[in-house]
Amino acid sequence: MSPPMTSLESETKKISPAKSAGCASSTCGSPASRDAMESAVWEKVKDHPCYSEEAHHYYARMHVAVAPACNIQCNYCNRKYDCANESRPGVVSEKLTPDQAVRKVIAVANDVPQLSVLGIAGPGDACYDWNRTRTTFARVAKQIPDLKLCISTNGLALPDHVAELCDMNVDHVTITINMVDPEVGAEIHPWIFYKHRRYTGVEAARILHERQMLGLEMLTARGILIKINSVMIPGVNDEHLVEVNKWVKERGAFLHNVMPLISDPKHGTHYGLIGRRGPKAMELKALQDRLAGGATLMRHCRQCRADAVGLLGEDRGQDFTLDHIADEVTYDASKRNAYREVVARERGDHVVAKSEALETVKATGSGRSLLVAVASKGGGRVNEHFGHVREFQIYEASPRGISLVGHRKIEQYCLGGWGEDSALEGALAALDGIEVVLCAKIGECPKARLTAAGIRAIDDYGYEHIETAIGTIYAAEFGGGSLAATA
Ligand code: CLF
Ligand code: SF4
Repeated sequence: MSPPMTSLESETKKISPAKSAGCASSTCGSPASRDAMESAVWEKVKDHPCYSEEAHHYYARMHVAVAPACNIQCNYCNRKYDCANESRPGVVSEKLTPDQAVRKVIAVANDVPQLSVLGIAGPGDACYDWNRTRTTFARVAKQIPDLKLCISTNGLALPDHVAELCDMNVDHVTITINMVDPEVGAEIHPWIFYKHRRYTGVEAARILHERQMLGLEMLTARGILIKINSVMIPGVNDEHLVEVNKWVKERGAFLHNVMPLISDPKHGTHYGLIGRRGPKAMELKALQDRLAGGATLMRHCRQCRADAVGLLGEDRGQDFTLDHIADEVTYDASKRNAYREVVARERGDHVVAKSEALETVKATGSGRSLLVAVASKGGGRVNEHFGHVREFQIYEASPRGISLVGHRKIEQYCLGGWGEDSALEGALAALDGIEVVLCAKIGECPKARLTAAGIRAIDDYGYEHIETAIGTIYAAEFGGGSLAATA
Protein backbone atom coordinates (compact mmCIF):
# COMPACT_ATOMS: atom_id res chain seq x y z
CA MET A 1 0.00 0.00 0.00
CA SER A 2 1.28 3.48 -0.79
CA PRO A 3 2.09 5.63 2.19
CA PRO A 4 -0.21 8.59 2.85
CA MET A 5 0.57 11.84 1.09
CA THR A 6 0.90 15.05 3.09
CA SER A 7 -1.47 17.89 2.23
CA LEU A 8 1.41 19.80 0.66
CA GLU A 9 2.35 16.91 -1.60
CA SER A 10 -1.19 16.29 -2.74
CA GLU A 11 -1.82 19.99 -3.33
CA THR A 12 1.44 20.38 -5.23
CA LYS A 13 0.47 17.45 -7.41
CA LYS A 14 -2.94 18.98 -8.08
CA ILE A 15 -1.38 22.29 -8.95
CA SER A 16 1.41 20.92 -11.07
CA PRO A 17 3.05 17.70 -12.11
CA ALA A 18 6.33 19.27 -10.96
CA LYS A 19 8.52 17.09 -8.74
CA SER A 20 9.43 18.27 -5.27
CA ALA A 21 12.64 18.08 -3.31
CA GLY A 22 13.83 19.81 -0.19
CA CYS A 23 15.40 20.21 3.96
CA ALA A 24 16.97 22.99 8.34
CA SER A 25 19.52 24.87 11.16
CA SER A 26 19.88 27.11 14.02
CA THR A 27 23.17 28.40 12.71
CA CYS A 28 22.35 28.02 9.05
CA GLY A 29 20.09 29.49 6.44
CA SER A 30 18.09 32.17 8.08
CA PRO A 31 19.95 33.64 11.04
CA ALA A 32 18.88 31.15 13.66
CA SER A 33 15.17 31.51 13.00
CA ARG A 34 12.36 33.80 12.05
CA ASP A 35 12.12 34.77 15.74
CA ALA A 36 15.64 36.19 15.70
CA MET A 37 14.99 38.42 12.71
CA GLU A 38 13.35 41.80 12.31
CA SER A 39 10.01 41.40 10.60
CA ALA A 40 11.05 43.57 7.63
CA VAL A 41 14.02 41.31 7.00
CA TRP A 42 11.92 38.19 7.48
CA GLU A 43 9.51 39.50 4.84
CA LYS A 44 12.41 39.77 2.41
CA VAL A 45 13.84 36.33 3.01
CA LYS A 46 10.90 34.17 4.00
CA ASP A 47 10.25 32.87 0.48
CA HIS A 48 13.86 32.90 -0.76
CA PRO A 49 15.17 29.33 -0.81
CA CYS A 50 18.83 30.35 -0.44
CA TYR A 51 18.42 33.09 2.19
CA SER A 52 16.00 31.15 4.38
CA GLU A 53 16.67 27.52 5.16
CA GLU A 54 13.02 27.16 6.14
CA ALA A 55 11.93 28.49 2.73
CA HIS A 56 14.03 26.01 0.83
CA HIS A 57 11.68 23.21 1.82
CA TYR A 58 8.93 24.92 -0.13
CA TYR A 59 10.23 27.42 -2.66
CA ALA A 60 12.28 27.18 -5.83
CA ARG A 61 14.70 29.37 -7.72
CA MET A 62 15.55 29.52 -11.36
CA HIS A 63 18.63 30.91 -13.08
CA VAL A 64 18.76 32.29 -16.60
CA ALA A 65 22.15 32.07 -18.28
CA VAL A 66 22.19 35.51 -19.89
CA ALA A 67 25.62 36.71 -18.66
CA PRO A 68 28.41 34.69 -20.31
CA ALA A 69 31.26 37.23 -20.09
CA CYS A 70 33.58 37.52 -17.09
CA ASN A 71 36.20 40.03 -16.00
CA ILE A 72 38.39 37.84 -13.78
CA GLN A 73 39.93 34.38 -13.80
CA CYS A 74 39.45 31.96 -10.93
CA ASN A 75 41.69 28.91 -10.76
CA TYR A 76 38.64 26.71 -10.12
CA CYS A 77 36.81 27.85 -13.26
CA ASN A 78 36.93 26.87 -16.89
CA ARG A 79 34.39 28.91 -18.78
CA LYS A 80 33.46 25.99 -20.98
CA TYR A 81 31.73 24.99 -17.75
CA ASP A 82 29.36 26.75 -15.40
CA CYS A 83 30.53 29.48 -13.08
CA ALA A 84 31.92 27.52 -10.15
CA ASN A 85 30.83 30.35 -7.85
CA GLU A 86 27.22 29.40 -8.21
CA SER A 87 27.21 26.13 -10.09
CA ARG A 88 28.47 22.67 -10.11
CA PRO A 89 30.67 22.12 -13.12
CA GLY A 90 28.82 21.19 -16.26
CA VAL A 91 28.21 23.09 -19.42
CA VAL A 92 25.26 25.44 -19.45
CA SER A 93 22.78 23.83 -21.80
CA GLU A 94 22.15 27.07 -23.63
CA LYS A 95 22.96 30.72 -23.23
CA LEU A 96 19.96 32.99 -23.57
CA THR A 97 19.22 36.44 -24.87
CA PRO A 98 17.11 38.58 -22.54
CA ASP A 99 14.03 37.93 -24.71
CA GLN A 100 14.54 34.19 -24.59
CA ALA A 101 15.12 34.42 -20.85
CA VAL A 102 11.80 36.20 -20.31
CA ARG A 103 9.94 33.49 -22.25
CA LYS A 104 11.67 30.83 -20.17
CA VAL A 105 10.83 32.54 -16.87
CA ILE A 106 7.15 32.77 -17.82
CA ALA A 107 7.07 29.12 -18.91
CA VAL A 108 8.65 28.02 -15.62
CA ALA A 109 6.39 30.27 -13.52
CA ASN A 110 3.34 28.74 -15.24
CA ASP A 111 4.49 25.19 -14.55
CA VAL A 112 6.50 25.29 -11.29
CA PRO A 113 4.26 26.76 -8.59
CA GLN A 114 7.14 26.75 -6.09
CA LEU A 115 9.02 29.39 -8.10
CA SER A 116 9.78 32.49 -6.00
CA VAL A 117 13.19 33.77 -7.17
CA LEU A 118 14.85 34.59 -10.46
CA GLY A 119 18.64 34.60 -10.18
CA ILE A 120 21.33 35.57 -12.65
CA ALA A 121 24.46 33.65 -11.75
CA GLY A 122 26.50 33.69 -14.91
CA PRO A 123 27.73 31.57 -16.48
CA GLY A 124 30.14 34.55 -16.41
CA ASP A 125 29.61 37.59 -14.18
CA ALA A 126 26.18 39.20 -13.85
CA CYS A 127 27.60 42.67 -13.08
CA TYR A 128 30.26 42.64 -15.80
CA ASP A 129 27.71 41.50 -18.42
CA TRP A 130 25.48 44.23 -17.04
CA ASN A 131 23.33 45.26 -20.02
CA ARG A 132 22.00 41.75 -20.47
CA THR A 133 21.40 41.35 -16.73
CA ARG A 134 19.59 44.68 -16.43
CA THR A 135 17.45 44.16 -19.53
CA THR A 136 16.40 40.70 -18.38
CA PHE A 137 15.43 41.84 -14.90
CA ALA A 138 13.51 44.87 -16.19
CA ARG A 139 11.49 42.79 -18.64
CA VAL A 140 10.72 40.01 -16.16
CA ALA A 141 9.70 42.49 -13.45
CA LYS A 142 7.08 43.94 -15.80
CA GLN A 143 5.55 40.53 -16.44
CA ILE A 144 5.83 38.93 -12.97
CA PRO A 145 6.27 41.71 -10.45
CA ASP A 146 6.22 39.49 -7.37
CA LEU A 147 9.21 37.39 -8.45
CA LYS A 148 12.27 38.17 -6.30
CA LEU A 149 15.36 39.23 -8.25
CA CYS A 150 18.76 37.97 -7.17
CA ILE A 151 22.27 38.16 -8.63
CA SER A 152 25.62 36.59 -8.02
CA THR A 153 28.86 38.41 -8.83
CA ASN A 154 32.59 38.30 -8.23
CA GLY A 155 32.24 41.92 -7.06
CA LEU A 156 34.76 43.65 -9.34
CA ALA A 157 32.13 45.58 -11.31
CA LEU A 158 29.57 45.62 -8.50
CA PRO A 159 30.14 49.16 -7.14
CA ASP A 160 29.30 50.59 -10.58
CA HIS A 161 25.79 49.13 -10.49
CA VAL A 162 24.64 49.52 -6.91
CA ALA A 163 22.31 52.43 -7.68
CA GLU A 164 20.62 50.56 -10.51
CA LEU A 165 20.29 47.41 -8.42
CA CYS A 166 18.42 49.47 -5.83
CA ASP A 167 16.21 51.06 -8.50
CA MET A 168 15.30 47.63 -9.83
CA ASN A 169 14.43 46.29 -6.35
CA VAL A 170 17.14 43.65 -6.46
CA ASP A 171 17.33 43.07 -2.75
CA HIS A 172 19.47 39.92 -2.70
CA VAL A 173 23.08 40.01 -3.93
CA THR A 174 25.72 37.32 -3.61
CA ILE A 175 29.42 38.26 -3.75
CA THR A 176 32.01 35.54 -4.06
CA ILE A 177 34.84 36.43 -1.67
CA ASN A 178 37.59 33.87 -1.26
CA MET A 179 40.16 36.06 0.47
CA VAL A 180 40.78 39.32 2.27
CA ASP A 181 44.56 39.05 1.91
CA PRO A 182 45.79 39.76 -1.65
CA GLU A 183 48.71 37.36 -1.13
CA VAL A 184 46.15 34.56 -0.70
CA GLY A 185 44.04 36.05 -3.50
CA ALA A 186 46.90 35.85 -5.98
CA GLU A 187 46.91 32.07 -5.56
CA ILE A 188 43.21 31.91 -6.49
CA HIS A 189 42.70 34.66 -9.07
CA PRO A 190 45.63 34.91 -11.52
CA TRP A 191 44.28 37.94 -13.37
CA ILE A 192 41.53 40.51 -13.55
CA PHE A 193 40.39 42.91 -16.27
CA TYR A 194 39.62 46.32 -14.81
CA LYS A 195 39.26 49.76 -16.39
CA HIS A 196 40.38 48.46 -19.81
CA ARG A 197 43.54 46.93 -18.36
CA ARG A 198 44.64 43.50 -17.37
CA TYR A 199 46.22 43.12 -13.92
CA THR A 200 47.94 40.03 -12.57
CA GLY A 201 49.23 38.61 -9.27
CA VAL A 202 48.96 40.42 -5.96
CA GLU A 203 48.05 43.72 -7.61
CA ALA A 204 45.04 42.09 -9.30
CA ALA A 205 43.95 40.45 -6.06
CA ARG A 206 44.30 43.74 -4.15
CA ILE A 207 42.05 45.59 -6.60
CA LEU A 208 39.51 42.77 -6.51
CA HIS A 209 39.54 42.76 -2.70
CA GLU A 210 39.05 46.53 -2.48
CA ARG A 211 36.17 46.48 -4.96
CA GLN A 212 34.52 43.57 -3.14
CA MET A 213 34.65 45.37 0.19
CA LEU A 214 33.40 48.60 -1.38
CA GLY A 215 30.48 46.82 -3.03
CA LEU A 216 29.61 45.04 0.20
CA GLU A 217 29.62 48.27 2.21
CA MET A 218 27.58 50.17 -0.41
CA LEU A 219 24.93 47.48 -0.52
CA THR A 220 24.57 47.00 3.23
CA ALA A 221 24.27 50.79 3.62
CA ARG A 222 21.25 50.57 1.31
CA GLY A 223 19.59 47.67 3.13
CA ILE A 224 20.25 45.07 0.42
CA LEU A 225 20.78 41.60 1.83
CA ILE A 226 24.22 40.28 0.97
CA LYS A 227 25.30 36.70 0.92
CA ILE A 228 29.00 35.93 0.68
CA ASN A 229 30.00 32.77 -1.13
CA SER A 230 33.49 31.44 -0.43
CA VAL A 231 35.10 28.46 -2.08
CA MET A 232 37.02 26.36 0.47
CA ILE A 233 40.31 25.40 -1.18
CA PRO A 234 42.34 23.13 1.09
CA GLY A 235 45.93 24.31 1.44
CA VAL A 236 45.13 27.71 -0.08
CA ASN A 237 42.40 29.52 1.86
CA ASP A 238 40.84 27.00 4.26
CA GLU A 239 42.37 28.56 7.40
CA HIS A 240 42.06 32.04 5.88
CA LEU A 241 38.26 31.74 5.58
CA VAL A 242 38.01 32.30 9.34
CA GLU A 243 39.41 35.80 8.68
CA VAL A 244 37.09 36.28 5.69
CA ASN A 245 34.12 35.37 7.87
CA LYS A 246 35.13 38.05 10.43
CA TRP A 247 35.56 40.74 7.76
CA VAL A 248 32.23 40.13 6.08
CA LYS A 249 30.40 39.95 9.38
CA GLU A 250 31.87 43.33 10.40
CA ARG A 251 30.65 44.78 7.11
CA GLY A 252 27.08 43.60 7.55
CA ALA A 253 26.86 40.48 5.36
CA PHE A 254 23.61 38.63 6.02
CA LEU A 255 24.92 35.13 5.32
CA HIS A 256 28.22 33.40 4.65
CA ASN A 257 28.13 30.34 2.43
CA VAL A 258 31.33 28.26 2.49
CA MET A 259 31.28 25.84 -0.43
CA PRO A 260 33.70 23.01 -1.23
CA LEU A 261 36.11 23.36 -4.14
CA ILE A 262 34.92 21.10 -6.95
CA SER A 263 38.04 19.92 -8.72
CA ASP A 264 38.36 17.35 -11.46
CA PRO A 265 40.98 17.17 -14.25
CA LYS A 266 38.24 16.61 -16.81
CA HIS A 267 36.76 20.04 -16.11
CA GLY A 268 39.98 21.55 -17.42
CA THR A 269 40.38 24.02 -14.56
CA HIS A 270 43.80 25.01 -13.25
CA TYR A 271 43.14 23.36 -9.89
CA GLY A 272 41.73 20.26 -11.59
CA LEU A 273 44.76 19.93 -13.82
CA ILE A 274 47.32 20.35 -11.02
CA GLY A 275 45.44 17.90 -8.78
CA ARG A 276 44.40 20.37 -6.09
CA ARG A 277 41.72 18.46 -4.20
CA GLY A 278 38.44 19.68 -2.76
CA PRO A 279 37.68 19.22 0.95
CA LYS A 280 36.12 16.02 2.27
CA ALA A 281 32.58 16.33 3.65
CA MET A 282 33.77 16.16 7.27
CA GLU A 283 36.56 18.73 6.62
CA LEU A 284 33.98 21.16 5.26
CA LYS A 285 31.71 20.53 8.23
CA ALA A 286 34.60 21.08 10.67
CA LEU A 287 35.38 24.48 9.13
CA GLN A 288 31.72 25.47 9.06
CA ASP A 289 31.39 24.46 12.73
CA ARG A 290 34.43 26.65 13.56
CA LEU A 291 32.75 29.59 11.85
CA ALA A 292 29.58 29.32 13.94
CA GLY A 293 29.43 32.50 16.01
CA GLY A 294 30.78 34.66 13.18
CA ALA A 295 28.69 35.72 10.19
CA THR A 296 25.65 33.44 10.03
CA LEU A 297 26.33 30.42 7.87
CA MET A 298 24.27 29.08 5.02
CA ARG A 299 24.58 25.30 4.99
CA HIS A 300 21.98 24.23 2.48
CA CYS A 301 23.67 25.46 -0.71
CA ARG A 302 23.67 23.00 -3.61
CA GLN A 303 26.24 24.77 -5.84
CA CYS A 304 23.69 24.86 -8.59
CA ARG A 305 24.14 25.40 -12.28
CA ALA A 306 23.87 28.80 -13.95
CA ASP A 307 20.72 27.50 -15.66
CA ALA A 308 19.24 25.57 -12.70
CA VAL A 309 15.45 25.36 -12.30
CA GLY A 310 13.51 24.00 -9.33
CA LEU A 311 13.83 23.39 -5.63
CA LEU A 312 17.43 23.35 -4.38
CA GLY A 313 18.72 19.85 -4.81
CA GLU A 314 16.69 19.11 -7.91
CA ASP A 315 17.35 20.38 -11.39
CA ARG A 316 14.51 20.66 -13.85
CA GLY A 317 16.52 22.79 -16.27
CA GLN A 318 16.34 20.16 -19.00
CA ASP A 319 12.51 20.37 -18.94
CA PHE A 320 12.70 24.04 -19.89
CA THR A 321 15.21 24.33 -22.70
CA LEU A 322 14.04 26.61 -25.51
CA ASP A 323 12.82 23.73 -27.65
CA HIS A 324 10.26 22.96 -24.89
CA ILE A 325 8.93 26.52 -24.79
CA ALA A 326 6.30 28.01 -27.11
CA ASP A 327 7.16 31.15 -29.09
CA GLU A 328 4.35 33.02 -27.35
CA VAL A 329 3.80 32.50 -23.62
CA THR A 330 1.46 34.39 -21.32
CA TYR A 331 1.91 34.47 -17.57
CA ASP A 332 -0.80 32.76 -15.54
CA ALA A 333 -0.50 33.43 -11.80
CA SER A 334 -3.12 30.92 -10.67
CA LYS A 335 -0.87 27.96 -9.81
CA ARG A 336 1.66 30.04 -7.91
CA ASN A 337 -1.09 31.78 -5.93
CA ALA A 338 -2.82 28.52 -5.03
CA TYR A 339 0.47 26.97 -3.94
CA ARG A 340 1.28 29.90 -1.66
CA GLU A 341 -1.93 29.42 0.27
CA VAL A 342 -1.16 25.75 0.85
CA VAL A 343 2.42 26.49 1.91
CA ALA A 344 1.32 29.11 4.43
CA ARG A 345 -0.71 26.46 6.28
CA GLU A 346 1.96 23.77 6.01
CA ARG A 347 4.73 26.07 7.29
CA GLY A 348 2.74 26.86 10.42
CA ASP A 349 2.46 23.14 11.22
CA HIS A 350 6.17 22.64 10.53
CA VAL A 351 7.23 25.41 12.92
CA VAL A 352 5.18 23.82 15.72
CA ALA A 353 6.63 20.37 14.95
CA LYS A 354 10.21 21.72 15.06
CA SER A 355 9.69 23.40 18.37
CA GLU A 356 8.14 20.26 19.92
CA ALA A 357 11.00 18.13 18.59
CA LEU A 358 13.59 20.41 20.16
CA GLU A 359 11.81 20.15 23.51
CA THR A 360 11.95 16.35 23.18
CA VAL A 361 15.71 16.50 22.62
CA LYS A 362 16.32 18.89 25.51
CA ALA A 363 14.20 16.78 27.86
CA THR A 364 16.67 13.91 27.52
CA GLY A 365 19.26 15.96 29.42
CA SER A 366 21.92 14.56 27.11
CA GLY A 367 24.71 16.73 25.72
CA ARG A 368 25.40 14.35 22.82
CA SER A 369 25.05 15.15 19.16
CA LEU A 370 23.71 12.80 16.49
CA LEU A 371 24.37 13.01 12.73
CA VAL A 372 21.44 11.82 10.64
CA ALA A 373 21.19 11.47 6.85
CA VAL A 374 17.61 12.11 5.74
CA ALA A 375 15.90 11.01 2.52
CA SER A 376 13.49 13.80 1.61
CA LYS A 377 12.03 15.08 -1.61
CA GLY A 378 10.54 18.23 -0.13
CA GLY A 379 8.14 19.77 2.31
CA GLY A 380 10.45 19.16 5.28
CA ARG A 381 9.34 15.53 5.58
CA VAL A 382 10.93 12.09 5.52
CA ASN A 383 9.31 11.12 2.25
CA GLU A 384 11.79 9.42 -0.05
CA HIS A 385 12.68 5.75 -0.40
CA PHE A 386 16.34 4.86 0.14
CA GLY A 387 16.62 3.44 -3.35
CA HIS A 388 15.53 6.71 -4.98
CA VAL A 389 17.83 9.05 -3.07
CA ARG A 390 20.32 11.11 -5.05
CA GLU A 391 21.07 13.46 -2.19
CA PHE A 392 20.83 12.99 1.57
CA GLN A 393 20.16 15.99 3.74
CA ILE A 394 22.44 15.87 6.78
CA TYR A 395 21.01 16.94 10.11
CA GLU A 396 22.75 17.31 13.43
CA ALA A 397 20.67 16.91 16.57
CA SER A 398 21.90 18.19 19.91
CA PRO A 399 20.45 20.26 22.76
CA ARG A 400 21.38 23.33 20.68
CA GLY A 401 18.90 22.38 17.98
CA ILE A 402 18.02 20.02 15.16
CA SER A 403 19.77 21.62 12.24
CA LEU A 404 20.53 20.99 8.62
CA VAL A 405 24.33 20.99 8.37
CA GLY A 406 24.88 19.90 4.78
CA HIS A 407 24.04 17.40 2.12
CA ARG A 408 25.76 14.41 0.51
CA LYS A 409 25.17 13.41 -3.07
CA ILE A 410 25.03 9.74 -4.04
CA GLU A 411 24.23 7.68 -7.11
CA GLN A 412 20.68 6.37 -7.13
CA TYR A 413 20.78 2.83 -5.71
CA CYS A 414 17.58 1.40 -7.18
CA LEU A 415 17.28 1.48 -10.96
CA GLY A 416 14.48 -0.36 -12.75
CA GLY A 417 13.59 -2.28 -9.61
CA TRP A 418 17.12 -3.57 -8.93
CA GLY A 419 19.70 -2.38 -6.46
CA GLU A 420 23.12 -1.47 -7.85
CA ASP A 421 25.97 -2.79 -5.69
CA SER A 422 28.46 -0.20 -6.91
CA ALA A 423 26.01 2.60 -6.05
CA LEU A 424 25.65 1.17 -2.56
CA GLU A 425 29.43 1.19 -2.09
CA GLY A 426 29.47 4.86 -3.16
CA ALA A 427 26.64 5.67 -0.75
CA LEU A 428 28.51 4.05 2.14
CA ALA A 429 31.58 6.17 1.36
CA ALA A 430 29.44 9.32 1.11
CA LEU A 431 27.87 8.58 4.50
CA ASP A 432 31.22 8.90 6.32
CA GLY A 433 30.58 9.99 9.93
CA ILE A 434 26.80 9.45 9.73
CA GLU A 435 25.15 7.43 12.50
CA VAL A 436 21.56 7.10 11.28
CA VAL A 437 19.88 7.01 7.86
CA LEU A 438 16.26 8.07 7.96
CA CYS A 439 14.07 7.24 4.96
CA ALA A 440 10.47 6.42 4.02
CA LYS A 441 11.35 2.83 3.07
CA ILE A 442 14.43 0.65 2.70
CA GLY A 443 14.91 -2.93 1.52
CA GLU A 444 16.43 -5.65 3.71
CA CYS A 445 19.59 -5.95 1.62
CA PRO A 446 20.75 -2.30 1.72
CA LYS A 447 19.63 -2.09 5.35
CA ALA A 448 21.89 -5.02 6.26
CA ARG A 449 24.84 -3.44 4.39
CA LEU A 450 24.37 -0.16 6.22
CA THR A 451 24.11 -1.96 9.55
CA ALA A 452 27.34 -3.82 8.83
CA ALA A 453 28.99 -0.45 8.18
CA GLY A 454 27.79 0.83 11.58
CA ILE A 455 24.92 2.96 10.22
CA ARG A 456 21.39 2.34 11.44
CA ALA A 457 18.74 2.63 8.72
CA ILE A 458 15.30 3.58 10.08
CA ASP A 459 12.10 3.69 8.02
CA ASP A 460 9.53 3.88 10.82
CA TYR A 461 8.83 7.59 10.35
CA GLY A 462 7.83 7.86 6.69
CA TYR A 463 6.03 11.16 5.92
CA GLU A 464 6.69 12.63 9.39
CA HIS A 465 8.30 16.03 9.71
CA ILE A 466 12.06 15.52 9.68
CA GLU A 467 12.62 17.14 13.07
CA THR A 468 9.84 15.09 14.68
CA ALA A 469 11.44 11.87 13.50
CA ILE A 470 14.94 12.93 14.56
CA GLY A 471 13.74 14.15 17.96
CA THR A 472 12.07 10.79 18.60
CA ILE A 473 15.17 8.84 17.57
CA TYR A 474 17.41 11.08 19.68
CA ALA A 475 15.19 10.57 22.73
CA ALA A 476 15.24 6.81 22.21
CA GLU A 477 19.03 6.83 21.84
CA PHE A 478 20.02 9.17 24.62
CA GLY A 479 16.94 9.49 26.80
CA GLY A 480 16.55 5.89 27.88
CA GLY A 481 13.49 5.11 25.68
CA SER A 482 13.33 2.64 22.84
CA LEU A 483 12.51 3.14 19.18
CA ALA A 484 9.82 0.50 19.30
CA ALA A 485 8.16 2.30 22.17
CA THR A 486 8.39 5.73 20.63
CA ALA A 487 7.69 4.99 16.96
FE1 CLF B 1 20.59 31.82 -7.45
FE2 CLF B 1 22.47 32.37 -5.78
FE3 CLF B 1 20.33 33.89 -5.90
FE4 CLF B 1 20.17 31.48 -4.87
S1 CLF B 1 21.62 30.07 -5.98
S2 CLF B 1 21.82 33.64 -7.50
S3 CLF B 1 21.35 33.19 -4.03
S4 CLF B 1 18.81 32.36 -6.37
FE5 CLF B 1 21.59 29.22 -3.72
FE6 CLF B 1 22.45 27.78 -5.72
FE7 CLF B 1 23.86 27.91 -3.48
FE8 CLF B 1 23.70 29.96 -5.06
S5 CLF B 1 21.84 27.03 -3.71
S6 CLF B 1 24.61 28.05 -5.58
S7 CLF B 1 23.45 29.95 -2.83
FE1 SF4 C 1 34.52 31.68 -13.56
FE2 SF4 C 1 32.73 32.95 -12.07
FE3 SF4 C 1 35.39 33.12 -11.48
FE4 SF4 C 1 34.39 34.36 -13.63
S1 SF4 C 1 33.90 34.79 -11.46
S2 SF4 C 1 36.26 33.09 -13.55
S3 SF4 C 1 32.83 32.92 -14.35
S4 SF4 C 1 34.09 31.28 -11.36
